[in-house]
Amino acid sequence: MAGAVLFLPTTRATAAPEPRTSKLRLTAGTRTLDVHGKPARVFDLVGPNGKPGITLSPGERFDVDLVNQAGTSTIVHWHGQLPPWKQDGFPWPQTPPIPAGDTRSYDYAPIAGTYWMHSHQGMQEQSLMTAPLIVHSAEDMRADRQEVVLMLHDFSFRSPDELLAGLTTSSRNRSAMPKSGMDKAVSMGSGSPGGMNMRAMGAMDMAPGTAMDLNDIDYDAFLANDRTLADPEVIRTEPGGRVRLRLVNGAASTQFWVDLGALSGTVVAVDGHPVRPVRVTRLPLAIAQRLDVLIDVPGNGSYPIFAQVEGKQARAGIILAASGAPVSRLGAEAVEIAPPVDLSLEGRLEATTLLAPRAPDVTLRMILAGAMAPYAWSLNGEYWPNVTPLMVAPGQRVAIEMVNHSMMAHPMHLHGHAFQVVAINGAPLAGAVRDTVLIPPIGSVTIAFDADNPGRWAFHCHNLYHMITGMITEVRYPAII
Ligand SMILES: [Cu+2]
Repeated sequence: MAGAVLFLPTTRATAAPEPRTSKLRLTAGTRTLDVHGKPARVFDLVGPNGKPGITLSPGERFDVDLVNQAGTSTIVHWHGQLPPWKQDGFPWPQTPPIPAGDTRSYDYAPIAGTYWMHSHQGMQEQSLMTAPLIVHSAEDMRADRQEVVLMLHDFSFRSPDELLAGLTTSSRNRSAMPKSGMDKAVSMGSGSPGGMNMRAMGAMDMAPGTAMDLNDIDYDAFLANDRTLADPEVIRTEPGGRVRLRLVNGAASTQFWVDLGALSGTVVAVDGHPVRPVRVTRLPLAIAQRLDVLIDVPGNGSYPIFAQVEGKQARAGIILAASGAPVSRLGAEAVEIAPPVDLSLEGRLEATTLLAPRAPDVTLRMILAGAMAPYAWSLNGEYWPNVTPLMVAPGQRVAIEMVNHSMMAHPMHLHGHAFQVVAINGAPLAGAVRDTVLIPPIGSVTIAFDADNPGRWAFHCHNLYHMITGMITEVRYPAII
């Protein structure tokens, strides 16, 4: 297959270390979650060990039976993984959702890193049908670091249908009803959204007509590993305090700033793919993105790790604490409102395994557009499912320039491929290899990938309410369809 195995050959699984006699069982079901002392019925995805999601050993295949006990049809997407397209978990006509009570089997060679899984059926993702998908590499095992997974969610007691109806039926009146904080009135830099950083944001003047939209939904809670800061998860660190923090933004419509507080860390991978180490204390995490951060926790103390919602004081978090260290209560709100999540980190990232040097065979341009009133979002002026597929040919190097004409940031995700970020606002860079990239308002990002996984692939904004109102298209390889 032309162009195959260009990405990360060192971490691509090649052989199972031990033959497994039975497939791993993953069950889509329901559970009752306690939020602010009130019960909430949500979905879950429980793996063979009774815990959320699946963790694979180095070289192990993703050999899974997905059992649907959710009481409704569902289909689960293995976000960022590169399976054959019919195993990707998107509801194409050829791969319809799994009826309630049925089982579907999957078997492919996964790529190592921090991934996640979520329903791609309707708006089940908002009701927490999400879970981590962690694939260990041999290097992970040698490093022998304590693994901590931190998965973020936004939560509402209202149903996703009610939340969507609130957006689509009242959006014409929204300008007369400003929300709190910076939600509806964030000033933007005039020249380079991609170059914004937190200090610059605070110093910006409000320019008329450049108000940026954040946080379409007013959520009831933000969760870190299913818990609010009223009762956060406390993870006891092992002696030596060497931690690999695997952050997953599993929220449907919320972007976060991760704040390591008194700790500092080193980003070593984004969306599962290694990058040259970058030292950080506060870092942006767009919807659906992941970050791997190495942290050496000093002494015998306890250290909160916060995830603060952009444009708000609200936050979620966990606590890393040495054995026996006292843990103090944490406020559910930060002192200051967080600025919009931006590309300040993206511009500093460089993949350790770059795309092979090669000029694009085809460059596609995609216009991201839409507004809060009326509430609808489009790609190249089209609304899913009435879209024209982006046709590519097997073996091509494909570049896609995504230009955002709207006042909202869009975390764009391409299924079935890892792409490299090769330009921000027209400025070339040898950026990260990843699967989800944020396109800030009035900004542009160019990605490049090799067409080495033929089939039908969804390409969409990962803000659930943007996607559900139209912001999704298809990348298709015509040769095999
Ligand atoms: Cu969007």
